[in-house]
Amino acid sequence: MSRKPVIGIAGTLDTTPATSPFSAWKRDITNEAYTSSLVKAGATPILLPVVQSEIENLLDLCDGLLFPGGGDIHPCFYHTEKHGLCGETEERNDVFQLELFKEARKRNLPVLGICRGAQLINVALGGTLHQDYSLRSPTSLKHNHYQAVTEGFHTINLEQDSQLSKCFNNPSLWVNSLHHQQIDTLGTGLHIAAICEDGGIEAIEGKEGPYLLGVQWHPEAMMRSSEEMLPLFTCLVEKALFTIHNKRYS
Ligand SMILES: [Mn+2]
Repeated sequence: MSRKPVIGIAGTLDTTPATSPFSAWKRDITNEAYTSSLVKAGATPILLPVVQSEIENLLDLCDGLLFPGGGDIHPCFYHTEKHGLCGETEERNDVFQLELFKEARKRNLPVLGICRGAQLINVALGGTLHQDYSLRSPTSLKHNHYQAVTEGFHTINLEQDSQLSKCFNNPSLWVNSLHHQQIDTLGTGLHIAAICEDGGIEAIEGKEGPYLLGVQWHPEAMMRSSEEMLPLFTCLVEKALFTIHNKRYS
């Protein structure tokens, strides 16, 4: 019998609460909204801790990868000075996740990036970011709408014939918006899969090669109120089934 695909979630080093006796040390975390969404889509999720020396061994365990939301990527990774509007950065997360992504691509693993994860895909492939969306356009729509986590806040238009539009079979979607940075120039081999009404990039995907999709919104948080975003996770899991098949017959 076929096993369930294992989806590795790229870990994030985060601060430990000051009340803990271990508050001086960071924690490897993920939000359970990611793990529960992957379980609903038929996968076994595993958290990949930020251990640089174990990237190859960690990837041996995975049939696909999810790069989650998180803090800002240090602009040095896209060769730019840090702007005053850039948020807090943790370079160990950046270094680990960028290397994890590059190694996953070499192995042809399917990848889904969410929010920071989409930005990370773009940076890993040589693209750049707006360090705050107001720097792209001062009249842009509000994107740092942190009050309504589970509900749609603005619409996006999906590119015709994109993998994303095939995934949803719909030309537009209502999405939440919990980001203050945005994709600027596209990385190599990427194209735009969705755009917001103010012109901001809301999704990117790989032109060819293994499945690669990055979305700027938070589908895992929307999964807390409806299953409208489930196709994003099931598309990843379906691609990961091919990884299992290929491992078996290679
Ligand atoms: Mn947005």
